[in-house]
Amino acid sequence: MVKVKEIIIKKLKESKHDYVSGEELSSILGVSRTAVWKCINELKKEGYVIDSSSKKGYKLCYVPDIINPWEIKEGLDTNIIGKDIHCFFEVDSTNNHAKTLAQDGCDDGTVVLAERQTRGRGRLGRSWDSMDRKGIWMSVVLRPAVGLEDVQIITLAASVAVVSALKKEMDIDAGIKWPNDIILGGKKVCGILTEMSMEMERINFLVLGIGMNFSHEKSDFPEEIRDRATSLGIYLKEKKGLDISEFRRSHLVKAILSELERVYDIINKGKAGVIIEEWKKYSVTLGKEVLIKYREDQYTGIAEDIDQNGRLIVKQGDGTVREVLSGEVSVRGLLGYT
Ligand code: BTX
Repeated sequence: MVKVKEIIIKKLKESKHDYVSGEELSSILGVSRTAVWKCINELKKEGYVIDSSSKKGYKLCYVPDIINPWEIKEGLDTNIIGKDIHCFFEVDSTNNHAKTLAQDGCDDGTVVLAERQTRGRGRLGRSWDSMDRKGIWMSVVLRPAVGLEDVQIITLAASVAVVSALKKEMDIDAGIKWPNDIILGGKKVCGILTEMSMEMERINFLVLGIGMNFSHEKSDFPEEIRDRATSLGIYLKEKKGLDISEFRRSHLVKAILSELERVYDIINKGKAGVIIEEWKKYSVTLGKEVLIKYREDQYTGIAEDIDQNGRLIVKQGDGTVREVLSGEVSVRGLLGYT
């Protein structure tokens, strides 16, 4: 059924302003005209506006902001990332689904997307608010040809890919808070969760989960995160007077997948240094005062640099230099740390 709908939309798009007869569609697809009609009705329910005329056939009038494999694959210029795309209306967590696919041996670069998550996950057991049709809730399975020491670089690379896609697709200048929160106007617009499966000290696969707030209004966020969360829509309206309905989630997904492939290629070629330099360009952490919390340990300092393994280098007031690989990092002036 999915394939039939994909072919119908493709054909209607090719015909632009002309009608395509039910007879032509049924002969292309090798199904009855009733089956075509049923698919057209389903597409209408999904939000496509299709004019039906008993004499002339069908004409596509409007494509909704919908997440489905064919809208994302149309014009996608990648060889690995997004060759296989699975879209759902609802899942518990796209990372969970991607993990199952990975365990079953799916290809490198397989993508899972959902219109809503019932149990979207953040890091360290936290939850991720994943409202119906308001965001991009996506996971990508990676099988990188690198060692364990480069996992952190992949996480950093993912945030570089997201920020450069935002710039290319929507002309939005976002920043990265170490290691991989995407910040817009001082608030979190996107979070990235990297999960890993190991076998005999080797990476078996990684699941890169990306949660991007797209068209939320402020009131859409739960009260407890309202002051720290933002969406592309809120930002565009406030800063540029633009309406988010001028943009499509599927276009941004495409741009993110394309940028992911670019950074993935760099990593697989062993050029982590290139990623580090790109990451630094977008950093909203370096040069700032930071508060580090790791288990029982808590200290402040200045975030001076990141090293070749992606560790944050923090210089404390007494001159002690510490390397941070994990833990909670708050940056003064961002997300409620004053
Ligand atoms: P994190 O642990 O850095 O952020 C989680 C924290 O962020 C929460 O405790 C809450 O304070 C806040 N928060 C929750 N939801 C949102 C939101 N929508 N926008 C802004 N702030 C929020 C970051 O974890 C990693 C998130 C990854 C989410 C993706 S979505 C696709 C994939 N599937 C899945 O289950 N997780 C990933």
